[in-house]
Amino acid sequence: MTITITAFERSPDGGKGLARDTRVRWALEEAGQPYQVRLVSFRAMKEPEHLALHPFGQIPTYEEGDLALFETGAIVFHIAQRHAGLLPDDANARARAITWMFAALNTVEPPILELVTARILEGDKPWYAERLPLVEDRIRARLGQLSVRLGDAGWLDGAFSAGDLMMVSVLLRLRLSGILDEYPNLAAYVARGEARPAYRRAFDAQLAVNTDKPSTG
Ligand code: GTB
Repeated sequence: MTITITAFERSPDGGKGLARDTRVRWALEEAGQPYQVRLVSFRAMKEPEHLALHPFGQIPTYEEGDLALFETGAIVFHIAQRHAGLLPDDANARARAITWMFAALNTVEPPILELVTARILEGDKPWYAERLPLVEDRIRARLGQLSVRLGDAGWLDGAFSAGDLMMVSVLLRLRLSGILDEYPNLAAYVARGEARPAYRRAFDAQLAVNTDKPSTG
């Protein structure tokens, strides 16, 4: 059955891979599943046709036969449940990998999103300079804990899993801030994720959309 996802017609990041369709593309590439992409403009996202798929008028969405999903975490989880390559067979190891997916989205990403929001929406406020270090320190608190847990392991819990896919995707959003480099094992972890052939194909495909260059993937 054909899988169709949605992505920005033009991503505001110009193809740096930070929009969340990259996470879904990466999961599909890891699972070896071909997919089509429907590109949507900001305006189209708020129109009834797209709102029927995504109640909050965002990307990405996922369609497969009569199944339509939204929320990146749910989409990646669905892909990981249906196809080999993203979740271990052992029930306990699988539960732990799923735990890492939730940890990435619910515990590590929120302070990172706070920083993104502060930079984009609050940069002109008089209290911005005073608040910024507080926001950055909340990220450091989480990264410090994650760094201790990862130690010198390659991935968070044995073999690469959807938990790593989500955690690497979340940490990637910090690259420009420089904070990631304060934790060399986390920076190396992200680089390991980015070096995976499936990630490269996903990245190249979204880049091609945003630069009009043919995809190399
Ligand atoms: N919780 C949802 C999920 O995980 O799927 C959040 C989805 C979401 O935030 N979608 C964003 C969107 O559609 C795109 S990914 N925004 C348009 C809107 O809300 O009107 C977030 C994103 C956007 C842009 C960049 N960037 O330019 O760097 C990075 C990430």
